[in-house]
Amino acid sequence: MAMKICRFELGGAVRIGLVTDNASVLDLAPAGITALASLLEEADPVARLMQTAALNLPRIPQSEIKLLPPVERQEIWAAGVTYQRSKAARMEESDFSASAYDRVYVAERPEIFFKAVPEKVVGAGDSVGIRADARWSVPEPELALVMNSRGQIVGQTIGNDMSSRDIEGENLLYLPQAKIYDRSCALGPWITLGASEAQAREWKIGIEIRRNGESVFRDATAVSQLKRGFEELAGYLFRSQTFPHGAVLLTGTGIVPPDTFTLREKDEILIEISGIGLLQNSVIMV
Ligand code: DO4
Ligand code: MG
Repeated sequence: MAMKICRFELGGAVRIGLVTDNASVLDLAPAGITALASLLEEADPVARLMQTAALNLPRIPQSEIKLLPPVERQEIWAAGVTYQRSKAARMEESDFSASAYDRVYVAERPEIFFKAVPEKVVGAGDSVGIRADARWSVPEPELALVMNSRGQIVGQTIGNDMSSRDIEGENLLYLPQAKIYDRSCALGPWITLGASEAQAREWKIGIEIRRNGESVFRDATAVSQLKRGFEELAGYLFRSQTFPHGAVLLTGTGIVPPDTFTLREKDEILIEISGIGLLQNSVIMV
């Protein structure tokens, strides 16, 4: 059975919540669940949550809380060129680096890059950033795997791997600047626990970008189009590397807006993954 857990702020305190419907969350603090990482380290977090849900916990309307990104001290990493669409778009945007994308798509070792420390991540309802020195900025709607310190995939959330395509396209060595800056990653609105890879591969990923209230871009893909397996990606991330607090791994984008499109300040980005929920963010210049 799948369960959804969130981090939220209430009266200045950070809490962990169980999302039972679209209107409210159960505050898990009275049941002793006060940190995501320690819950995700448990042998069976879903069983623990099912026992906890039977208790008489405070139910708080979502309108009274501020959702926070579902990360504490986890590092955020991202896989790239894992969908055909991403490979094609990147080969077009670059000249001398085109073969790197072509090769990594079929190589045994996937592309995995460092994406963000938690301080650079925003949650649902907050603003993602576009770089002031970029001309061509896009969102990348991605399924994100949530792992504990043992490298076990314990849940999934929605990720937005914000990218500056002109900087990335100019030279592959500029990738960290195209990908890592203030507010360059959004995660949320919460984590779905207890869904198998087979179930998650049934999910659809949709995105809509609104400008002045009008839809200016809309597209969708399916997790089934992801070329790499979840365990394959997580396994590479944890090779020769430890994550004492766990880690989050975005799995790559299967949606790329047309080359004429760039984000602008005040745009609204809505990313929906069917088994998780809706991640909505506005855009500001950073
Ligand atoms: O290699 C560049 C980044 C690829 C990426 O972020 C993606 O495919 O999602
Ligand atoms: Mg990406």
